[in-house]
Amino acid sequence: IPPPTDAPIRMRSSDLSSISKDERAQLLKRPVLKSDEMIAKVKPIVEAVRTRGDTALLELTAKFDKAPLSTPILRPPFSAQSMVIPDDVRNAIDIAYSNIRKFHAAQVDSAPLAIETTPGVVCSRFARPIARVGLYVPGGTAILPSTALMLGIPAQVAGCKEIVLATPPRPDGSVSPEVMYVAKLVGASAVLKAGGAQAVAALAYGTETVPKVDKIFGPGNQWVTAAKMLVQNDTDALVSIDMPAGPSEVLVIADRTANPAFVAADLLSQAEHGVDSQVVLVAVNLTSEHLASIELEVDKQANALSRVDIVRESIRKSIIVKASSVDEGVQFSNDYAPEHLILHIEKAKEIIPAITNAGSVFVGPFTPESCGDYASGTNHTLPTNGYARQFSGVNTQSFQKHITSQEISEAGLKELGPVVATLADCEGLQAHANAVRIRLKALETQP
Ligand code: HSO
Ligand code: ZN
Repeated sequence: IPPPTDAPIRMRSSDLSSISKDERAQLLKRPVLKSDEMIAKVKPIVEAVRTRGDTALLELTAKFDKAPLSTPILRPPFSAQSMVIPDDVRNAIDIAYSNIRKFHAAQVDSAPLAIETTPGVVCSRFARPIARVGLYVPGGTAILPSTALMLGIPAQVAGCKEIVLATPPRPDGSVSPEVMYVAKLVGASAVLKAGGAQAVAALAYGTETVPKVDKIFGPGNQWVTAAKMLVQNDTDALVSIDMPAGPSEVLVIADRTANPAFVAADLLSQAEHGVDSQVVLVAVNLTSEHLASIELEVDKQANALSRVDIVRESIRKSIIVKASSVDEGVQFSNDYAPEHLILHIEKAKEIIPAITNAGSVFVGPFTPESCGDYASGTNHTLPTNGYARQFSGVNTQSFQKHITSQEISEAGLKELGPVVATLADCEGLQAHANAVRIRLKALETQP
């Protein structure tokens, strides 16, 4: 973070009606992630934990987190003393838990699907929980019990057996009591006191004390992200990840009905996450006075924040894009594919059918992103970096997988068998054809 200055905290502006195609393409870009470089850096860390297990894990935790530990793992029941939090915070966590649980329990795929594709041929599909999951809850500049809720609740309602919640310990070796309380609520089977690439490696390969998991979830810094990508590609680890993660983002579409203070507050709420946070304001037909009052609010509110130094950096890299219609603004947003999209426009709900790419949408002037970050019920682990084009945010299905099955009757095989035999002949796979013909023959000779 560069040293503070007195210069106003301002975003850069562009006008969609006057920029070239290349300039527009530039606005849609995110900062380049140097993933190759990071993967090279995390490789030795991941290797150390893979080959030397707990010894390496504890060495790395002493080095990076300054926490000397005798064991990296905590198992329930967690001590009451590790979960001492103020009553109002516990209440707030309980309410958030209940809302997030309601929304995620409704997503459990519990009803098998069965379809008779041909008389006597029944195909079905049913879901099963992923048995062992690792949930990474970042430490660093903010404690994030909300992320523990967002990952732990879907794992719990999906029925995952082993839920390992990993988070970097504080220098005294403890984990924040808020995160410990959430670990208890979501039924975590272990808390791994480790962070960074070393935590990801421990989850992917397991150690003497850390259970190996099948899928690793959660946001993290570049080290965590690179380690997730590395272990995902190692067939020995046999582990998958939720999605590629990048710095968080919000895009606000505002029109002449927008409240400048609300818009500024929403932009800043994402900007305070980190210096690489991306915030975009799409201003639809705003007068220059209206836009100026938003910019004034950004500067004024930013300067009153405890994280003003972070915000100064992220706002400096952020953009205001002027659009001349809601359609043009939505088109830009769809091309950008933001993690969070706030519709601070008239009849916001009517615009939803036009939205094709976004992680999560916040509709109307009284729906701040913060509500989705913490407590309304939706998940806050969402695709960034434009990956909202092809990824969904974390949801209950992320913790389930589907198995298909089929059962064919004699009549069904008589009907379908010849089709299969013909296709097998066409591919030159005689044994496949035989598996059908041998049965059809047996059916012919049956009394
Ligand atoms: N907005 C973040 C999630 C979060 N916000 C956690 C507050 N705490 C995801 O982009
Ligand atoms: Zn947030």
